[in-house]
Amino acid sequence: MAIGGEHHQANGWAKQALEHLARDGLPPLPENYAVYFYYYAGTNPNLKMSMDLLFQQNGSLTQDQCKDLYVTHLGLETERKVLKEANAAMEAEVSKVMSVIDTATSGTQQFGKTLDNFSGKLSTSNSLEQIRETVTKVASETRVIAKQNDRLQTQLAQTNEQLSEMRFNLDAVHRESQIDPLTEVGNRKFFGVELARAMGEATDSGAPLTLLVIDIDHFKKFNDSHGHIIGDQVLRLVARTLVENLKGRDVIARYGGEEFVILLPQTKVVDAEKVANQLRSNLGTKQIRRRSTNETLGVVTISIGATEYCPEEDAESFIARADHALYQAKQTGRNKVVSELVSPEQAAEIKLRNTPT
Ligand code: GH3
Ligand code: MG
Ligand code: MG
Repeated sequence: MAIGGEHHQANGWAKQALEHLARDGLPPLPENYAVYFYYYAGTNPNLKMSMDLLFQQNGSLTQDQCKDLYVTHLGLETERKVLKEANAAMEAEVSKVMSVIDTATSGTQQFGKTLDNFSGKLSTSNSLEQIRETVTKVASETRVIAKQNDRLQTQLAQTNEQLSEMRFNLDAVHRESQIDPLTEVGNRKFFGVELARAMGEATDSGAPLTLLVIDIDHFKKFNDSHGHIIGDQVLRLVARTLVENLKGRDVIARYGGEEFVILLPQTKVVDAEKVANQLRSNLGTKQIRRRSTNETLGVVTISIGATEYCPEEDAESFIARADHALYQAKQTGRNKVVSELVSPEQAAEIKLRNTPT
């Protein structure tokens, strides 16, 4: 749905934003579009007020001002929504203009050709000299119009190019918003999306799906003894180790501070236990070193809770069961894998809850 309701209205704002952006000489970054788009949409009174003030003072915005406005008024949270809608409206506007110009150009070219032809025929006739002159003039004027249209079309093609660049930037923003910058695996948001997809697939196909919840053992102590910088290095090492030992369709994410989650589609919990133990023993072979001094700091261990998805259960209870298994692993000595199966009572309850009445 377009912001503020009707689509053609959003397209109007997009057009105005596009023109104004060009007038102010700003590059077609998604953020810039969003700021101008919302200025015309008027849905953000504070943004509009700030911009009006700047326009009054300087006539236009600088890139820095535009960026500041974006951060202050449109911010991270609304980022994706804002950019997507601004982009869609902008694209619709441009393709509309493109098609109008297309029609106009081919129409004008055709017109020019017809007139050329006409004047060629007429030139043989002296008595029609005046008419011939008029027609020649019209034909040359038509060519001027066609040239102008050509220019317009080139401009629009450029705009189109800028838009695809913008779409690329938009995709990058989207991707970045789902990646944990420290470990470069997916973040919790990414996991949410993947979990929903995997649960749907498992429910539809009846194939097993196992979730592993992984937590570093005594990590607080490690941080306290060696410092956060080394702690961060360990987080990256753990993430890398997990990634190295997974297959293509498996999903990994950093769920929180020192906790990772892994989804293993088409994998039963007994097989997932083997994978989990492999991850654990693989990590156990990696010595942690302080890079500056090459001092050996030992190894870190992880505890893992595993559970299999019960078709049609919700994400909350699926994760809670894996968490509970992890808790058992911690309680019974750490550096181990504990799996928990859905109890028959739980399974019956889930089934009952999802049976249409
Ligand atoms: P347990 O074996 O029971 O899991 O003990 P623990 O010390 O690992 O668990 P606890 O929850 O008590 O502490 C987690 C610690 O993880 C707290 C904090 O020092 C560390 N931690 C969380 N996020 C980060 C991070 O991004 N970087 C670093 N360096 N440390 C982190
Ligand atoms: Mg923890
Ligand atoms: Mg821990």
